[in-house]
Amino acid sequence: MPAIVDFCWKGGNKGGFPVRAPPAIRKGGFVLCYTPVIMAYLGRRFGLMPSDPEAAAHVEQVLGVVTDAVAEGRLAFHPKDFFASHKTQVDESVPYIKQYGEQRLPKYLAHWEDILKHNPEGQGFMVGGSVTVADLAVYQLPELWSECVATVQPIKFCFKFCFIRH
Ligand SMILES: N[C@@H](CCC(=O)N[C@@H](CS)C(=O)NCC(=O)O)C(=O)O
Repeated sequence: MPAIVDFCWKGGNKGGFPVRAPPAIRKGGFVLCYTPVIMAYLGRRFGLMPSDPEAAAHVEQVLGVVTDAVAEGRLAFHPKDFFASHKTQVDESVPYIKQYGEQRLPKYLAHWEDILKHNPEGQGFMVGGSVTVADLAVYQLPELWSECVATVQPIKFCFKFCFIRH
């Protein structure tokens, strides 16, 4: 973490395209920040983004909504002071994290399930007939949430099962 802080805010990004905040990636002189944009870029680089523009736009829609879900989760972890560390508001955050897990998270999960059901190519992929960064973005969320939201455990196992099948 000190390395990324130095890179982003203490002059470490010499000559690279300016970044606002972590996460950020660098490849030679190429620098990029902003999670959904990084995911879309890596998807294109590693064959995890459809070549069809409309399908790619749907993948980017999923990446944007995942980013929203993470940002809302962050709200729950910082209910007293959005800009202060979670460590300064652990007790206050307990009911908000519970509310997020019980009321808000299921809506996102239902939305992603709807996308899976809607995919005419089926087979458990979010968009098209093969794995894309949309699948990876949604897949990593229960992994993250299970650290703090106990209700997510069964969903995590579902995702794991789905991926093992593929
Ligand atoms: N929406 C941005 C959020 C970036 C962000 O808030 N990063 C955090 C660390 S995970 C940060 O550095 N916050 C301090 C700041 O924004 O000044 C993204 O997804 O990349």
